[in-house]
Amino acid sequence: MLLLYDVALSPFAQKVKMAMIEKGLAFDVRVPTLGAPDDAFATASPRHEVPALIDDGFAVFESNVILDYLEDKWPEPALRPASPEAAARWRMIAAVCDTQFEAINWALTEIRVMHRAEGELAERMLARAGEELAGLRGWLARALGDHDWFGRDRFGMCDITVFPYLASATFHGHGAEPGSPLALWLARMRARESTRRVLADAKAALTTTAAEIRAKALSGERPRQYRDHRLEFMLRAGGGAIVERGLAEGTIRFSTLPR
Ligand SMILES: N[C@@H](CCC(=O)N[C@@H](CS)C(=O)NCC(=O)O)C(=O)O
Repeated sequence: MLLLYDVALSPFAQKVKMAMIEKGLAFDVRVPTLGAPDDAFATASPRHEVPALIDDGFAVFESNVILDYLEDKWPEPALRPASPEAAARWRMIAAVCDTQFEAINWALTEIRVMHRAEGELAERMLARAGEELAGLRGWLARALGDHDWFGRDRFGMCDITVFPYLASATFHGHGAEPGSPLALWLARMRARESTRRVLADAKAALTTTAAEIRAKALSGERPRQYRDHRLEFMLRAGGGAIVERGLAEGTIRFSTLPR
């Protein structure tokens, strides 16, 4: 039996869910309470992050480790590119998307949904995010070239890796230019069963939880996790005071250390 610890709005969890759907795997979903994990989730995911996968009692955390595990255990249909070059391309794209791209989307949520910054500061930070996202879209467009898929010859992990981040940037008003190869790729992706399910789950979670997440975050009940690249973006975009205030007020926290 497969159990996925999932939060529908998490891009890391979305990647894993897409891969499981693409592979036709049956799985149960459990939504943990982030920030107040029960023992089962804390044991499966020692950093208290989603996604985590439990396969017949064996727990795996870290989205890219889970993706490799799924591929090793259920190789068909193959999602990881076969050639060393193409597999390296996937990991390079993931190294950028999971870190720098994710952090800018995160900051957009912090500003546009959580209202961490207002007025001129918000405008400056949003402009910086827009500029950086335009750069990342250019980099991704070059990686895609004139191919249908990021893995070149067929759909796979590279596409799964880019999708949640580009979909989130599009939600924030920073999508690909209409008609561009990147926009056409996104349309091809949106036609797949796996992305439809992930987006439907995210939409359902967004309508019911955005206000709740904001209230819980800003009351300090469930502080938001500012780690590595998320923190770096806030600092380089001029939001250092937001971070200091959030830490002092207990609405911002860092990662959980496994113990
Ligand atoms: N590097 C991890 C990142 C996972 C991650 O950051 N997940 C976030 C949700 S987007 C989380 O669960 N954070 C814990 C929290 O917010 O309390 C992965 O690739 O799985």
